[in-house]
Amino acid sequence: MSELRRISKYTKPYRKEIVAAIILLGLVVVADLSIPRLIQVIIDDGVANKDMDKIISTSLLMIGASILSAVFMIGNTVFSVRASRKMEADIREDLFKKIQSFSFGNLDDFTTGQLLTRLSSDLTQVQMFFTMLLRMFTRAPLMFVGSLSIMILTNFELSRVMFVMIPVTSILVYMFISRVQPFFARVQERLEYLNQVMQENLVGIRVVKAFVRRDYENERFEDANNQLFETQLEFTQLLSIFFPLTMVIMNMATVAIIYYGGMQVFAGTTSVGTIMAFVNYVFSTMFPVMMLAMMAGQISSASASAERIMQVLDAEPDIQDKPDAIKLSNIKGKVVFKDVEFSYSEDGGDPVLRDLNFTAEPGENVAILGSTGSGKSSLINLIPRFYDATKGQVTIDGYDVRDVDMESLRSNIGISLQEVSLFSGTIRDNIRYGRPDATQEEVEQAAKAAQAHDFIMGFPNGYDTMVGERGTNLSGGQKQRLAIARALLIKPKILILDDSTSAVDIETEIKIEEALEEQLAETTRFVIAQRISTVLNADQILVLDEGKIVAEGKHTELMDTSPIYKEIYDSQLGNGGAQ
Ligand code: DUT
Ligand code: MG
Repeated sequence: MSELRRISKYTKPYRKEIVAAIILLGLVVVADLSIPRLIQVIIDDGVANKDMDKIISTSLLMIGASILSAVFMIGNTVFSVRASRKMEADIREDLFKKIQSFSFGNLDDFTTGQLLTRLSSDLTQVQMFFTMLLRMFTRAPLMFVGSLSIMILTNFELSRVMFVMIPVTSILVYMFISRVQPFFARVQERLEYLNQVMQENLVGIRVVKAFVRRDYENERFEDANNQLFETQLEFTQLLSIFFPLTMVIMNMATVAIIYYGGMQVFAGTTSVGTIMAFVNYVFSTMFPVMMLAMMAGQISSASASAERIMQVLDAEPDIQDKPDAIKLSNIKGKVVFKDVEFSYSEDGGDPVLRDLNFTAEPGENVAILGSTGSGKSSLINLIPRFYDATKGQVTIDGYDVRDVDMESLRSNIGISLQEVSLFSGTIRDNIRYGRPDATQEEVEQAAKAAQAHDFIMGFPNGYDTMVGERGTNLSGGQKQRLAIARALLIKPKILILDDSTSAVDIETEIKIEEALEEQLAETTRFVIAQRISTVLNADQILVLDEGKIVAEGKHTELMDTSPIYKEIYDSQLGNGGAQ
């Protein structure tokens, strides 16, 4: 509930629409409540006195009232849908912007499936709730109070039937609500889980096929699907008991009214028309009570959804610019790690990097070597501030990266991440992702340096070739070279290549290296490599092991001083080496 109240701040800009919707709804209720009264007039004044004119004129009034009610209702729908849809769009925009502002650490906290569910079905729940609120929630109490007061005022004795009826139905509604409440939250939870399973499966469908895990995945999906289905079924079953039961009670009340009312008619204390009107008012009093049961469901499912949406909106990006952040411009590219320790967990436990100290001078070519899981990617993630060091500091040209404006920092860093992501669009658009205004010459120059130009020109459409979703029409090595070209195009002062040539043959790799050496002589380069052949010419080689630098220096130095390095060298290039 409280989360619904918080999310309702999004209704603020649409006050006017909301007020209009509520006023129109009030008019609907007035028109609706007048109809039983008009029936009463037709019967008591028209039929009883055989007064045809009265019958016709009142019937026309009745038709007028119902047309008015329909018109008001349409007006109400227009305003309430407009307000709640606009509000939905506003929340969606805020959610999207929020997710964009997330750091890598924030993104680790949510799965893609969770975020998608919150952006779609949770938001729909909240939107539906506000539409319902504006169309039904206000109408129900008005109807209830209105028809009950009319009943009490016109015939108090007869209205006493309601004093039995309301408590009985209320108990029923209460029982229903308390049973049904937990279901709604569970439905959304299960939907979220289902989406997660589905999303993982879609992303990894090739792996699923490769490992012949179709049956297993089908089962996992079926399981999630069934869980959702069963929850929904249980709820529907409860509904299917509840509504007929309330109908029985309502019909019993009608019988009671006709019985007591009939006796009153015989005694001459009331009219047939009043009884007719009363039967109608029984429905319009009880209908809102029944609606209450439905609303309770809506409220709990919407508040469960609102809570999940607010979780995303409340999440603070854990990496933010300081208010007085320094804008970097024209940097030289000196990178220093000083006593850096880093852990993925928030409490700083189990550090994956420890006691890191090194200096990369401007224009230096730094190679990072180490077995898988030794912390190479974690190390380079600290330079563009994807994560913050847990202890110590990372500085660029003497500025602590935590003190500088992130945008200015990152626009100086060209990076090709270990996992290449391309966007749907042309090859050209992908290469100039970081600099959309780059000219064709610049794009080609970057592509040539990345040894991508030739294969791009090999496609019939060249740079206009569409890249499929996740780069499906490209080979692994081709994708990597596009990613390198993309990083080069921004003419960075610091270039980071995380295992970016792992799927490229050695010959091409050497050409890329030569081109970088030539074109980016002033750029500080960090190159993570598995192959020792890649690092032979580096100005500085850092050998990482379990998050620590165990050796550093040039190739020739390391061959003499570091047994680990020599071991790697021998296994790859030395006598008896594989290559
Ligand atoms: N790790 C996490 N969370 C992450 C990423 C990594 O806990 O989001 C852990 C896994 C590993 C350590 O950090 O124990 C270092 O991982 P990193 O990815 O830095 O290793 P790498 O040297 O880049 O390995 P690879 O050569 O496989 O890319
Ligand atoms: Mg890595």
